[in-house]
Amino acid sequence: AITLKEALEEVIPQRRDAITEFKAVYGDTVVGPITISSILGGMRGNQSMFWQGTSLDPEHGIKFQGLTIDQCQKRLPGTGIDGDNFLPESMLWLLLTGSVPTLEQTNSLKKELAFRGRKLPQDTEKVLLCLPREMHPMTQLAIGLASMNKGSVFATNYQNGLIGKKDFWIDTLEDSLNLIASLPLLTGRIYSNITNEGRSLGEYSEDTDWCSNICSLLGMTNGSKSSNKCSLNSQQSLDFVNLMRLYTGIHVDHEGGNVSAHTTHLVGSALSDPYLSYSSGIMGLAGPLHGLAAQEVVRFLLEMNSNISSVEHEEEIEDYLWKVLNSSRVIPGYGHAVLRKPDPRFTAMLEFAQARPDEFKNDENVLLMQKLSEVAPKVLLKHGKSKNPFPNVDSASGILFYHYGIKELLFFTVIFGCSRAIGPLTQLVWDRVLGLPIERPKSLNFKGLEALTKVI
Ligand code: CMX
Repeated sequence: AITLKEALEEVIPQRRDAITEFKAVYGDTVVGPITISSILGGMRGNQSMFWQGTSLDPEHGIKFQGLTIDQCQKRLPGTGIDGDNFLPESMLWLLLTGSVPTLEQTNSLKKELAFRGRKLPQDTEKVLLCLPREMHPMTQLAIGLASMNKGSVFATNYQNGLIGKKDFWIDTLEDSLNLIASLPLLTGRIYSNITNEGRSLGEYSEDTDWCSNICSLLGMTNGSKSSNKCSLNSQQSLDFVNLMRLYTGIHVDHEGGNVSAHTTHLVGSALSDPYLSYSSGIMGLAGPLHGLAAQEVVRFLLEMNSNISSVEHEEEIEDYLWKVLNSSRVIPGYGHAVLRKPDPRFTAMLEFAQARPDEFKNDENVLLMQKLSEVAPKVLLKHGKSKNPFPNVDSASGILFYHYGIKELLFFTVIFGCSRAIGPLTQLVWDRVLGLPIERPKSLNFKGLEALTKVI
Protein backbone atom coordinates (compact mmCIF):
# COMPACT_ATOMS: atom_id res chain seq x y z
CA ALA A 1 0.00 0.00 0.00
CA ILE A 2 1.22 3.46 -0.81
CA THR A 3 -1.46 5.66 0.74
CA LEU A 4 -2.52 5.60 4.35
CA LYS A 5 -6.09 4.83 3.35
CA GLU A 6 -5.01 1.82 1.31
CA ALA A 7 -2.88 0.58 4.19
CA LEU A 8 -5.83 0.89 6.54
CA GLU A 9 -8.15 -0.91 4.14
CA GLU A 10 -5.74 -3.83 4.24
CA VAL A 11 -5.77 -4.17 8.03
CA ILE A 12 -9.31 -3.17 8.96
CA PRO A 13 -11.32 -6.34 8.10
CA GLN A 14 -9.12 -8.67 10.11
CA ARG A 15 -8.92 -6.35 13.16
CA ARG A 16 -12.62 -5.65 13.10
CA ASP A 17 -13.35 -9.37 13.13
CA ALA A 18 -10.80 -10.05 15.85
CA ILE A 19 -12.29 -7.46 18.20
CA THR A 20 -15.90 -8.46 17.48
CA GLU A 21 -15.05 -12.07 18.21
CA PHE A 22 -13.08 -11.16 21.31
CA LYS A 23 -16.00 -9.17 22.67
CA ALA A 24 -18.42 -12.00 21.94
CA VAL A 25 -16.26 -14.50 23.85
CA TYR A 26 -14.91 -12.38 26.70
CA GLY A 27 -17.51 -9.62 26.97
CA ASP A 28 -18.48 -10.59 30.52
CA THR A 29 -14.94 -10.80 31.90
CA VAL A 30 -14.61 -8.63 35.02
CA VAL A 31 -11.61 -6.31 34.70
CA GLY A 32 -11.16 -5.00 38.22
CA PRO A 33 -12.68 -3.19 41.14
CA ILE A 34 -13.68 0.46 41.06
CA THR A 35 -13.14 1.99 44.48
CA ILE A 36 -14.85 4.95 46.14
CA SER A 37 -11.42 6.63 46.13
CA SER A 38 -11.15 6.32 42.39
CA ILE A 39 -14.66 7.72 41.87
CA LEU A 40 -13.74 10.70 44.06
CA GLY A 41 -10.16 10.80 42.77
CA GLY A 42 -10.16 11.44 39.07
CA MET A 43 -10.79 7.79 38.15
CA ARG A 44 -7.11 6.98 38.77
CA GLY A 45 -6.24 3.44 37.86
CA ASN A 46 -9.65 2.52 36.42
CA GLN A 47 -8.99 0.36 33.39
CA SER A 48 -11.99 1.47 31.43
CA MET A 49 -11.00 2.89 28.05
CA PHE A 50 -10.05 1.24 24.80
CA TRP A 51 -7.03 2.92 23.19
CA GLN A 52 -4.95 1.31 20.49
CA GLY A 53 -2.01 3.51 19.49
CA THR A 54 -0.04 4.07 22.68
CA SER A 55 0.32 2.63 26.16
CA LEU A 56 1.97 4.14 29.20
CA ASP A 57 4.11 2.20 31.61
CA PRO A 58 4.62 3.93 35.00
CA GLU A 59 8.30 2.92 35.00
CA HIS A 60 9.28 3.07 31.32
CA GLY A 61 7.00 5.74 29.92
CA ILE A 62 5.20 5.87 26.63
CA LYS A 63 5.23 3.21 23.91
CA PHE A 64 3.94 3.87 20.41
CA GLN A 65 2.37 0.65 19.06
CA GLY A 66 4.79 -1.11 21.41
CA LEU A 67 7.88 0.90 20.41
CA THR A 68 9.80 3.06 22.88
CA ILE A 69 10.97 6.56 21.92
CA ASP A 70 14.43 5.14 21.39
CA GLN A 71 13.14 2.43 19.05
CA CYS A 72 11.06 4.98 17.16
CA GLN A 73 14.15 7.11 16.71
CA LYS A 74 15.99 4.14 15.25
CA ARG A 75 13.22 2.71 13.08
CA LEU A 76 10.86 5.42 11.86
CA PRO A 77 11.83 7.04 8.55
CA GLY A 78 12.94 10.67 8.45
CA THR A 79 13.99 12.80 5.52
CA GLY A 80 16.78 10.41 4.58
CA ILE A 81 19.37 13.06 5.54
CA ASP A 82 21.86 11.86 8.16
CA GLY A 83 21.20 13.28 11.61
CA ASP A 84 17.63 14.33 10.85
CA ASN A 85 14.97 13.20 13.28
CA PHE A 86 12.17 10.89 12.12
CA LEU A 87 9.20 12.67 10.62
CA PRO A 88 5.92 12.96 12.56
CA GLU A 89 4.35 11.73 9.31
CA SER A 90 6.00 8.34 10.04
CA MET A 91 4.53 8.37 13.53
CA LEU A 92 1.07 9.11 12.14
CA TRP A 93 1.41 6.10 9.84
CA LEU A 94 2.62 3.90 12.70
CA LEU A 95 -0.22 4.88 15.03
CA LEU A 96 -2.92 4.44 12.42
CA THR A 97 -1.82 1.18 10.83
CA GLY A 98 0.25 -0.44 13.59
CA SER A 99 3.21 -0.87 11.20
CA VAL A 100 6.43 1.04 10.70
CA PRO A 101 6.15 2.72 7.29
CA THR A 102 8.74 2.40 4.56
CA LEU A 103 10.54 5.54 3.41
CA GLU A 104 8.33 5.48 0.31
CA GLN A 105 5.15 5.36 2.41
CA THR A 106 6.39 8.19 4.64
CA ASN A 107 7.19 10.25 1.57
CA SER A 108 3.79 9.61 0.09
CA LEU A 109 2.08 10.71 3.31
CA LYS A 110 4.37 13.75 3.53
CA LYS A 111 3.26 14.80 0.02
CA GLU A 112 -0.37 14.08 0.76
CA LEU A 113 -0.37 16.22 3.91
CA ALA A 114 1.55 19.06 2.24
CA PHE A 115 -1.04 19.08 -0.55
CA ARG A 116 -4.04 18.89 1.78
CA GLY A 117 -2.67 21.68 3.98
CA ARG A 118 -1.92 24.21 1.23
CA LYS A 119 -4.87 26.47 2.04
CA LEU A 120 -7.00 27.32 5.03
CA PRO A 121 -10.75 27.60 4.46
CA GLN A 122 -11.64 31.22 3.73
CA ASP A 123 -14.04 31.47 6.65
CA THR A 124 -11.38 30.23 9.04
CA GLU A 125 -8.94 32.84 7.70
CA LYS A 126 -11.61 35.50 8.27
CA VAL A 127 -12.40 34.31 11.78
CA LEU A 128 -8.74 34.22 12.80
CA LEU A 129 -8.05 37.69 11.43
CA CYS A 130 -10.84 39.10 13.61
CA LEU A 131 -9.52 37.69 16.86
CA PRO A 132 -7.96 40.12 19.32
CA ARG A 133 -4.19 39.93 19.41
CA GLU A 134 -4.25 39.46 23.19
CA MET A 135 -6.59 36.47 23.09
CA HIS A 136 -4.80 33.39 24.39
CA PRO A 137 -3.30 31.52 21.42
CA MET A 138 -4.88 28.26 22.66
CA THR A 139 -8.30 29.93 22.51
CA GLN A 140 -7.46 31.08 18.98
CA LEU A 141 -6.47 27.53 18.05
CA ALA A 142 -9.66 26.04 19.46
CA ILE A 143 -11.76 28.65 17.61
CA GLY A 144 -9.85 28.11 14.36
CA LEU A 145 -10.30 24.34 14.55
CA ALA A 146 -13.98 24.54 15.48
CA SER A 147 -14.60 26.95 12.59
CA MET A 148 -13.27 24.33 10.16
CA ASN A 149 -16.17 22.04 10.98
CA LYS A 150 -18.10 23.87 8.26
CA GLY A 151 -16.02 21.90 5.74
CA SER A 152 -16.28 18.56 7.53
CA VAL A 153 -16.87 15.77 5.04
CA PHE A 154 -18.07 13.51 7.84
CA ALA A 155 -20.60 16.02 9.19
CA THR A 156 -21.99 16.77 5.71
CA ASN A 157 -22.28 13.16 4.59
CA TYR A 158 -23.73 12.08 7.93
CA GLN A 159 -26.34 14.80 7.85
CA ASN A 160 -27.33 13.88 4.31
CA GLY A 161 -27.49 10.19 5.11
CA LEU A 162 -24.82 9.40 2.52
CA ILE A 163 -22.71 6.99 4.57
CA GLY A 164 -23.41 3.83 6.50
CA LYS A 165 -21.99 3.22 9.96
CA LYS A 166 -19.40 0.75 8.65
CA ASP A 167 -17.88 3.47 6.50
CA PHE A 168 -17.90 6.32 9.02
CA TRP A 169 -14.15 5.83 9.40
CA ILE A 170 -13.50 6.86 5.77
CA ASP A 171 -14.83 10.40 6.21
CA THR A 172 -13.35 10.59 9.71
CA LEU A 173 -9.96 9.78 8.21
CA GLU A 174 -10.50 12.37 5.48
CA ASP A 175 -11.33 15.11 8.02
CA SER A 176 -8.56 14.06 10.38
CA LEU A 177 -5.90 14.20 7.67
CA ASN A 178 -7.20 17.58 6.52
CA LEU A 179 -7.14 18.84 10.11
CA ILE A 180 -3.59 17.66 10.78
CA ALA A 181 -2.46 19.02 7.42
CA SER A 182 -3.97 22.44 8.20
CA LEU A 183 -2.01 22.89 11.43
CA PRO A 184 1.10 24.55 9.91
CA LEU A 185 -0.99 27.33 8.33
CA LEU A 186 -3.35 27.55 11.29
CA THR A 187 -0.64 27.87 13.91
CA GLY A 188 1.43 30.11 11.64
CA ARG A 189 -1.58 32.40 11.32
CA ILE A 190 -2.03 32.48 15.11
CA TYR A 191 1.66 33.20 15.64
CA SER A 192 1.61 36.04 13.13
CA ASN A 193 -1.53 37.35 14.85
CA ILE A 194 0.27 37.65 18.15
CA THR A 195 3.66 38.77 16.86
CA ASN A 196 3.31 40.44 13.47
CA GLU A 197 -0.12 42.09 13.29
CA GLY A 198 -1.47 39.21 11.26
CA ARG A 199 1.13 39.50 8.49
CA SER A 200 2.56 36.18 7.41
CA LEU A 201 6.04 35.31 8.70
CA GLY A 202 6.96 32.70 6.13
CA GLU A 203 6.04 30.63 3.10
CA TYR A 204 4.10 27.38 2.83
CA SER A 205 5.58 24.79 0.48
CA GLU A 206 3.92 21.71 -1.00
CA ASP A 207 7.38 20.20 -1.52
CA THR A 208 8.44 19.89 2.06
CA ASP A 209 7.51 18.11 5.27
CA TRP A 210 4.92 19.10 7.85
CA CYS A 211 7.45 20.36 10.42
CA SER A 212 9.46 22.37 7.92
CA ASN A 213 6.23 24.15 7.05
CA ILE A 214 5.44 24.78 10.72
CA CYS A 215 8.90 26.26 11.25
CA SER A 216 8.78 28.34 8.07
CA LEU A 217 5.41 29.83 9.00
CA LEU A 218 6.73 30.72 12.45
CA GLY A 219 9.44 32.67 10.64
CA MET A 220 12.11 30.29 11.91
CA THR A 221 13.78 28.97 8.77
CA ASN A 222 16.25 30.56 6.41
CA GLY A 223 13.68 30.86 3.67
CA SER A 224 11.21 32.66 5.92
CA LYS A 225 10.41 36.19 4.88
CA SER A 226 10.01 39.32 6.97
CA SER A 227 11.06 37.62 10.14
CA ASN A 228 12.40 40.34 12.36
CA LYS A 229 11.92 37.98 15.27
CA CYS A 230 14.85 35.64 14.93
CA SER A 231 18.25 35.62 13.43
CA LEU A 232 19.19 31.98 13.21
CA ASN A 233 22.21 30.92 11.24
CA SER A 234 21.72 28.04 8.84
CA GLN A 235 22.86 25.36 11.33
CA GLN A 236 20.53 26.73 14.01
CA SER A 237 17.74 26.83 11.52
CA LEU A 238 18.26 23.15 10.64
CA ASP A 239 18.51 22.30 14.33
CA PHE A 240 15.28 24.13 15.05
CA VAL A 241 13.43 22.12 12.39
CA ASN A 242 14.84 18.93 13.90
CA LEU A 243 13.83 20.06 17.37
CA MET A 244 10.32 20.58 16.02
CA ARG A 245 10.34 17.11 14.41
CA LEU A 246 11.54 15.53 17.63
CA TYR A 247 9.06 17.43 19.77
CA THR A 248 6.02 16.94 17.56
CA GLY A 249 7.02 13.32 16.86
CA ILE A 250 7.02 12.20 20.48
CA HIS A 251 4.22 14.33 21.97
CA VAL A 252 1.54 12.90 19.70
CA ASP A 253 -0.12 10.71 22.29
CA HIS A 254 0.14 9.54 25.90
CA GLU A 255 -2.53 6.85 26.15
CA GLY A 256 -6.22 7.64 26.18
CA GLY A 257 -6.92 8.82 29.71
CA ASN A 258 -5.14 12.20 29.67
CA VAL A 259 -7.43 15.20 29.36
CA SER A 260 -6.80 16.18 25.73
CA ALA A 261 -7.03 12.62 24.39
CA HIS A 262 -9.95 11.62 26.56
CA THR A 263 -11.90 14.77 25.68
CA THR A 264 -11.39 14.24 21.94
CA HIS A 265 -12.57 10.66 22.30
CA LEU A 266 -15.57 11.58 24.48
CA VAL A 267 -16.80 14.39 22.23
CA GLY A 268 -16.16 12.21 19.17
CA SER A 269 -18.27 9.46 20.70
CA ALA A 270 -21.32 11.70 20.14
CA LEU A 271 -20.33 11.60 16.44
CA SER A 272 -19.20 15.20 16.57
CA ASP A 273 -16.81 15.55 13.63
CA PRO A 274 -13.01 15.53 14.08
CA TYR A 275 -12.77 19.36 14.02
CA LEU A 276 -15.20 19.77 16.92
CA SER A 277 -13.76 16.79 18.76
CA TYR A 278 -10.16 17.94 18.59
CA SER A 279 -11.08 21.56 19.24
CA SER A 280 -12.52 20.30 22.53
CA GLY A 281 -9.32 18.34 23.17
CA ILE A 282 -7.38 21.59 22.69
CA MET A 283 -9.55 23.29 25.33
CA GLY A 284 -8.45 20.55 27.72
CA LEU A 285 -4.81 20.82 26.71
CA ALA A 286 -5.06 24.49 27.67
CA GLY A 287 -5.40 23.64 31.37
CA PRO A 288 -2.43 24.45 33.66
CA LEU A 289 -2.30 20.94 35.08
CA HIS A 290 -2.05 19.56 31.54
CA GLY A 291 -0.48 21.15 28.45
CA LEU A 292 -0.41 24.72 29.72
CA ALA A 293 2.39 23.62 32.05
CA ALA A 294 4.60 24.09 28.95
CA GLN A 295 4.19 27.87 29.28
CA GLU A 296 4.28 27.83 33.08
CA VAL A 297 7.64 26.05 33.14
CA VAL A 298 9.28 28.74 31.02
CA ARG A 299 7.77 31.53 33.11
CA PHE A 300 8.99 29.71 36.20
CA LEU A 301 12.55 29.26 34.89
CA LEU A 302 12.83 32.91 33.81
CA GLU A 303 11.53 34.11 37.17
CA MET A 304 13.81 31.84 39.12
CA ASN A 305 16.81 32.91 37.09
CA SER A 306 16.15 36.53 37.95
CA ASN A 307 15.92 35.60 41.65
CA ILE A 308 19.09 33.53 42.07
CA SER A 309 22.66 34.70 41.74
CA SER A 310 23.93 31.68 39.81
CA VAL A 311 22.76 28.35 38.44
CA GLU A 312 25.69 26.85 40.32
CA HIS A 313 24.23 27.84 43.71
CA GLU A 314 22.14 24.81 44.48
CA GLU A 315 21.04 26.10 47.92
CA GLU A 316 19.49 29.18 46.34
CA ILE A 317 17.54 26.99 43.93
CA GLU A 318 16.38 24.81 46.81
CA ASP A 319 15.28 27.87 48.83
CA TYR A 320 13.38 29.19 45.85
CA LEU A 321 11.57 25.87 45.39
CA TRP A 322 10.60 25.74 49.07
CA LYS A 323 9.15 29.24 48.82
CA VAL A 324 6.98 28.09 45.93
CA LEU A 325 5.86 24.93 47.72
CA ASN A 326 5.20 26.76 50.98
CA SER A 327 2.92 29.18 49.17
CA SER A 328 0.79 26.19 48.01
CA ARG A 329 1.88 26.40 44.41
CA VAL A 330 3.08 23.46 42.33
CA ILE A 331 6.47 23.19 40.67
CA PRO A 332 5.47 23.21 37.03
CA GLY A 333 7.02 20.50 34.87
CA TYR A 334 7.28 18.00 37.73
CA GLY A 335 5.00 15.14 38.73
CA HIS A 336 2.65 12.95 36.78
CA ALA A 337 -0.62 11.14 37.31
CA VAL A 338 0.72 7.81 36.00
CA LEU A 339 4.49 7.99 35.45
CA ARG A 340 6.79 7.19 38.34
CA LYS A 341 10.14 7.89 36.63
CA PRO A 342 11.58 10.84 34.68
CA ASP A 343 9.50 11.18 31.54
CA PRO A 344 11.46 9.71 28.58
CA ARG A 345 10.09 12.57 26.46
CA PHE A 346 11.87 14.95 28.84
CA THR A 347 15.01 12.85 28.51
CA ALA A 348 14.82 12.99 24.69
CA MET A 349 14.57 16.80 24.77
CA LEU A 350 17.43 17.01 27.28
CA GLU A 351 19.57 14.81 25.04
CA PHE A 352 18.85 17.14 22.14
CA ALA A 353 20.41 19.98 24.18
CA GLN A 354 23.27 17.83 25.46
CA ALA A 355 24.18 16.84 21.89
CA ARG A 356 24.75 20.54 21.12
CA PRO A 357 26.93 21.79 24.00
CA ASP A 358 28.30 24.77 22.09
CA GLU A 359 24.83 26.00 21.24
CA PHE A 360 23.53 25.89 24.82
CA LYS A 361 26.59 26.38 27.04
CA ASN A 362 25.91 30.09 27.56
CA ASP A 363 22.16 29.88 27.94
CA GLU A 364 21.48 30.34 31.65
CA ASN A 365 17.85 29.26 31.27
CA VAL A 366 18.70 25.97 29.61
CA LEU A 367 21.43 25.39 32.20
CA LEU A 368 18.89 26.05 34.95
CA MET A 369 16.42 23.63 33.35
CA GLN A 370 19.14 20.95 33.50
CA LYS A 371 20.15 21.81 37.06
CA LEU A 372 16.54 21.87 38.20
CA SER A 373 16.05 18.31 36.97
CA GLU A 374 18.62 17.28 39.59
CA VAL A 375 17.53 19.57 42.44
CA ALA A 376 13.72 19.60 42.22
CA PRO A 377 13.25 15.82 42.64
CA LYS A 378 15.21 15.96 45.92
CA VAL A 379 13.07 18.83 47.20
CA LEU A 380 9.81 17.23 46.09
CA LEU A 381 10.80 13.98 47.78
CA LYS A 382 11.41 15.86 51.04
CA HIS A 383 8.14 17.71 50.56
CA GLY A 384 6.58 14.24 50.53
CA LYS A 385 3.36 14.89 48.63
CA SER A 386 3.93 14.27 44.95
CA LYS A 387 3.84 10.60 43.95
CA ASN A 388 6.33 11.37 41.20
CA PRO A 389 9.05 13.93 41.96
CA PHE A 390 10.64 13.70 38.48
CA PRO A 391 10.56 16.01 35.46
CA ASN A 392 7.62 15.51 33.12
CA VAL A 393 6.98 16.19 29.46
CA ASP A 394 6.79 19.96 29.84
CA SER A 395 10.02 20.44 31.77
CA ALA A 396 12.44 21.00 28.91
CA SER A 397 10.66 21.72 25.66
CA GLY A 398 9.53 25.34 26.08
CA ILE A 399 12.90 26.64 27.16
CA LEU A 400 14.54 25.09 24.08
CA PHE A 401 12.02 26.81 21.80
CA TYR A 402 12.67 30.00 23.77
CA HIS A 403 16.40 29.64 23.16
CA TYR A 404 15.90 29.64 19.39
CA GLY A 405 13.69 32.73 19.49
CA ILE A 406 10.09 31.74 20.22
CA LYS A 407 9.71 34.14 23.12
CA GLU A 408 5.93 34.26 23.42
CA LEU A 409 5.34 31.94 26.36
CA LEU A 410 1.63 31.61 25.73
CA PHE A 411 2.38 30.09 22.34
CA PHE A 412 4.21 26.96 23.54
CA THR A 413 1.07 24.96 24.20
CA VAL A 414 -0.04 25.63 20.61
CA ILE A 415 3.02 23.70 19.42
CA PHE A 416 1.99 20.92 21.81
CA GLY A 417 -1.46 21.12 20.21
CA CYS A 418 0.01 20.54 16.72
CA SER A 419 1.61 17.34 17.88
CA ARG A 420 -1.23 16.06 20.07
CA ALA A 421 -3.65 16.10 17.11
CA ILE A 422 -1.98 13.00 15.72
CA GLY A 423 -2.72 10.54 18.56
CA PRO A 424 -6.34 11.29 19.50
CA LEU A 425 -7.43 11.69 15.86
CA THR A 426 -5.85 8.35 15.01
CA GLN A 427 -7.91 6.80 17.77
CA LEU A 428 -11.03 8.59 16.53
CA VAL A 429 -10.62 6.85 13.17
CA TRP A 430 -10.39 3.50 14.98
CA ASP A 431 -13.38 4.38 17.16
CA ARG A 432 -15.34 4.68 13.89
CA VAL A 433 -13.81 1.52 12.39
CA LEU A 434 -14.93 -0.43 15.45
CA GLY A 435 -18.26 1.38 15.76
CA LEU A 436 -17.66 2.25 19.41
CA PRO A 437 -20.81 3.71 20.97
CA ILE A 438 -21.43 7.05 22.66
CA GLU A 439 -19.71 7.21 26.07
CA ARG A 440 -22.06 7.24 29.02
CA PRO A 441 -20.56 6.19 32.35
CA LYS A 442 -22.88 5.96 35.34
CA SER A 443 -22.54 8.79 37.84
CA LEU A 444 -23.50 8.62 41.50
CA ASN A 445 -24.45 11.22 44.07
CA PHE A 446 -23.33 11.04 47.70
CA LYS A 447 -26.35 8.96 48.69
CA GLY A 448 -25.48 6.59 45.89
CA LEU A 449 -21.92 6.27 47.17
CA GLU A 450 -23.14 5.68 50.72
CA ALA A 451 -25.50 3.03 49.48
CA LEU A 452 -22.56 1.21 47.93
CA THR A 453 -20.90 0.97 51.33
CA LYS A 454 -24.19 -0.18 52.87
CA VAL A 455 -23.81 2.57 55.50
CA ILE A 456 -27.47 3.46 55.18
N1 CMX B 1 4.68 20.45 42.79
C1 CMX B 1 4.08 20.50 44.01
N2 CMX B 1 3.18 19.62 44.44
C2 CMX B 1 2.89 18.60 43.62
C3 CMX B 1 3.49 18.46 42.35
C4 CMX B 1 4.41 19.44 41.95
N3 CMX B 1 4.99 19.42 40.74
N4 CMX B 1 3.00 17.35 41.76
C5 CMX B 1 2.10 16.82 42.63
N5 CMX B 1 2.04 17.58 43.74
C6 CMX B 1 1.12 17.41 44.88
C7 CMX B 1 -0.30 17.50 44.35
O1 CMX B 1 -0.72 18.85 44.18
C8 CMX B 1 -1.06 16.75 45.42
O2 CMX B 1 -1.21 17.62 46.50
P1 CMX B 1 -2.62 17.67 47.33
O3 CMX B 1 -2.76 16.30 47.90
O4 CMX B 1 -2.40 18.75 48.33
O5 CMX B 1 -3.68 17.98 46.33
C9 CMX B 1 -0.08 15.66 45.81
O6 CMX B 1 1.22 16.12 45.39
C10 CMX B 1 -0.35 14.31 45.17
O7 CMX B 1 -0.42 14.47 43.76
P2 CMX B 1 -0.04 13.27 42.78
O8 CMX B 1 -0.98 12.14 43.04
O9 CMX B 1 1.41 12.99 42.82
O10 CMX B 1 -0.31 13.93 41.36
P3 CMX B 1 -1.70 14.04 40.58
O11 CMX B 1 -1.90 12.79 39.81
O12 CMX B 1 -2.82 14.50 41.45
O13 CMX B 1 -1.38 15.25 39.58
C11 CMX B 1 -0.05 16.52 38.09
C12 CMX B 1 -0.46 15.12 38.52
C13 CMX B 1 0.76 16.44 36.80
C14 CMX B 1 -1.32 17.35 37.79
C15 CMX B 1 0.78 17.18 39.23
O14 CMX B 1 1.97 16.44 39.41
C16 CMX B 1 1.10 18.63 38.99
O15 CMX B 1 0.28 19.51 39.32
N6 CMX B 1 2.30 18.95 38.39
C17 CMX B 1 2.66 20.30 38.07
C18 CMX B 1 1.96 20.75 36.79
C19 CMX B 1 2.50 20.03 35.58
O16 CMX B 1 3.70 19.95 35.37
N7 CMX B 1 1.60 19.53 34.71
C20 CMX B 1 1.96 18.89 33.45
C21 CMX B 1 1.73 17.41 33.44
C22 CMX B 1 2.00 16.81 32.11
C23 CMX B 1 0.80 16.92 31.20
O17 CMX B 1 -0.20 16.22 31.44
O18 CMX B 1 0.84 17.68 30.24
